[in-house]
Amino acid sequence: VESSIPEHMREAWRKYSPSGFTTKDQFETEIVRHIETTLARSLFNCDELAAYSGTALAFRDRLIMDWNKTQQRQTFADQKRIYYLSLEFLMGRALDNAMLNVGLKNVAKEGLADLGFRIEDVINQEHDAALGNGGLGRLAACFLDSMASLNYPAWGYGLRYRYGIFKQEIENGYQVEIPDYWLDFNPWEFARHDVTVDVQFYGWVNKYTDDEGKQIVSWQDGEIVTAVAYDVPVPGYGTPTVNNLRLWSSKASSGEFDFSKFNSGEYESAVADQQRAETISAVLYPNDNLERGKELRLKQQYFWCAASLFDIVRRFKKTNRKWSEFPDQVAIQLNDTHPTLAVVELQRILVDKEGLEWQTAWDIVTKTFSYTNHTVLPEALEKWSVPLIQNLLPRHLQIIYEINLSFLQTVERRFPKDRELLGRVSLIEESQPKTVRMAYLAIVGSHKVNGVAELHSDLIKTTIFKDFVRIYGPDKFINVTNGITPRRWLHQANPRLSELIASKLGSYEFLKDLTLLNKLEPFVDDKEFKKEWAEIKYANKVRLAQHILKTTGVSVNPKALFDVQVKRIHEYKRQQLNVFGVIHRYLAIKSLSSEERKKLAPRVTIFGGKAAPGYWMAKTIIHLINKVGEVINNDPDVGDLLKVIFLEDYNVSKAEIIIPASDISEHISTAGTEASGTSNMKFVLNGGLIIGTLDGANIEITREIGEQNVFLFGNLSEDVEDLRHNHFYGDYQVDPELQKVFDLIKSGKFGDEGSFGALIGAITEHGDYYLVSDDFNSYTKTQDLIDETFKNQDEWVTKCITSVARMGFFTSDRCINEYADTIWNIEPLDVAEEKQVRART
Ligand code: KOT
Repeated sequence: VESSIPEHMREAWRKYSPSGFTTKDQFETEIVRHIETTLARSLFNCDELAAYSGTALAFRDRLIMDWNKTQQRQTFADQKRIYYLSLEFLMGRALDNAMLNVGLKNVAKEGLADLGFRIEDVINQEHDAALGNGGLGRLAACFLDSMASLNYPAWGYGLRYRYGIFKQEIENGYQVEIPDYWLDFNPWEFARHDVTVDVQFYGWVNKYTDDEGKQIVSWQDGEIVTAVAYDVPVPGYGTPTVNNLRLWSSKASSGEFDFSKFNSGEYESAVADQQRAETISAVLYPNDNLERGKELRLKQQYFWCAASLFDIVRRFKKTNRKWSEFPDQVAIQLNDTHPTLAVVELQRILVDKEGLEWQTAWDIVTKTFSYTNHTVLPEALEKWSVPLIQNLLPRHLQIIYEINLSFLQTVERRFPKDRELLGRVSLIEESQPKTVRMAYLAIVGSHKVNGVAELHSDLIKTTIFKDFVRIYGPDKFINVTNGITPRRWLHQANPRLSELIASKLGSYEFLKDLTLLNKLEPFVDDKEFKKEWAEIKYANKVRLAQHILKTTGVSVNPKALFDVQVKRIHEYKRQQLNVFGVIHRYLAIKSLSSEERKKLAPRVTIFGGKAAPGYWMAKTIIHLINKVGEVINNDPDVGDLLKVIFLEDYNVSKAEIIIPASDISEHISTAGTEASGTSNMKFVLNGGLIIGTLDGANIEITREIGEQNVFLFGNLSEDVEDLRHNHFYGDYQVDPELQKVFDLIKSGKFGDEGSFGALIGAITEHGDYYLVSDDFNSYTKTQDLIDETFKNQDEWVTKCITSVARMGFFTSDRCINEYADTIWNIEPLDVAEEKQVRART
């Protein structure tokens, strides 16, 4: 308050407060000013990167003003806020998004043209913010977009990794990982050197009784690392709301950086201390759906949770409310179990620091938190070793034990005769060493637990969390089916399609209410509309073909069917099924006469995705795809009938090129393994069809758009267990057509590095856990059906348009409104007044 400008002087301030550009001339003034002053460049020294930087700085100025106002408005409104805790935010590029959200992309386009630049080239200069692995991190980014667009008072909290997900290069068919240092020039972040939190590690716990007979617990000594806040503005679409994403960066605390050491000449050890502190936020763990239990990962988790909780509590305390009102002001969403220590940290703050009774504090904690589960894969469920926690966070381990004790006592009272139940649901697994089951801790510490698609939410209730449904009753467990933001994934990635839709619907209102897309359905018989629709898809395919030629040297026919599978490489996602299907197709082509070949539908099969650096089987799949591509793409018998492409370094900005160009995309995980999938939604929204299993959100997509518009295949989730079991009994044999594929691979046709043996062995020798052989026949038959259907372009386009018209449900706006209503109990902030002010100026 002391730092406010005095009341009677604010007039002068307001007079000079910048109002931001709206016209082309004003934009040009801003960009030139930034290039000449902020960047110290000139007319004679302005390349595309400088043009990008200048444009970004001009738009940033605009965002900052709305951002400041949003924060003031939220503070003034004094409503409940939602805090979204995620270790991953896969934001991608910010400039294009900012231009579209502010509604000034055309102004920028013309202004840049005046200065001799093409806006696409300028946009392409930006480095992706790649602070995530895949679906989980991108979901968090879509949620931020929706929360801002819907005017929810929301904050994201994460880590400011110095290195995002690695950049992938392919060398001789193998994946090579290159570090992704992305912070050289990042105009979208603001270092808040005044917003810091000291975070403690290691040390010991001192328990004693004070003079008044009160139990005091104090966590002493250990190491201190300082968290520094970096804020990133998150603009909403068509609204003045700009929310905040706060990312923490670690540095040695000023107490820690030992000046006496430094002075006495021990430079090296002083610098080593500093580096150790900075290591915490140095790098994103590159594993998707896998947890490896490393100490540094646990340090990251606690560092981020402790800093975020301190910040949230600090903000609450400024309102001078009673602690009992904390859950009326604060909702905290746990994006998977990665932030579960936040539950323990809040309990510690309330009990040890603020002196609340255990049970009073615990009621506040459970009313505040809720937890989203994103996976049922056993290898992805976090279990932290007890000795590791004991050493790093001794007080937290005590609290976990205390939470467990009181939880198990409640369970025992409710189910007195069920001793085994206690062992099964204990937060501590009695293994060697003992481990803490983080998902169980997250459930116990939350008032709501949700899965991310209907099947997935049912599965967690009947399998991994079954006992907890008995204990808490079914209402604690709910479903919120995932969604995607139509701003980035339609309007930004596919501007021509967005424009065509707007021309039919009369406005761009569908970008704020995606259910309006259903008004497209009457146009499925409109010849001219269908023609334009097909032209746009074709243009998007030409663009992708150019990208393919430029990056791989392979020329593909844009008239061919583009078949795309882009996602993290994982055995459960079954890229191996796809590549075996490709080889099967290759064998079929080879067996035909040249006359017969003419009747075939030409196809380009496109793969993209990263393998975790330590995931050997996933890397082998990449290698096989590349080797198969080399052979097929150079076989003159095949020509345009089949091309196999592996696109390097799949990321958000490449997705924006690839997704709009797809005819068919593959979402072919073993039933029951993919919690939701979100790219399936992006592809359909862009006028592509999908081939998929009855898994994750594929099921709900099918329900919405109609069975006749989806190519479904494969076994059902309920049959998977029995099928797996059968693989070990009787005279189990792989599918005969698949066997022919294996024979060709084993013949050395695709090179004989020996490594492909393991891929085949997993299926023929080791139980085919992912049911590749069981689903193979159904898969290839469905691919044949796709070929037939694609030959009738008119019917195909009808399916595409109908599907897009029925995709309204899958906007992340619907999803965020469901979270707000059923979990967070928060309301959007009224911005009508602000909008009027903006309209007047
Ligand atoms: C698990 C551990 C570490 C890193 C990531 C994960 C993870 C990612 N768990 N689930 N996911 C994906 O989350 C997406 C968003 O809900 C889902 O669409 C997708 O099916 C999950 O695999």
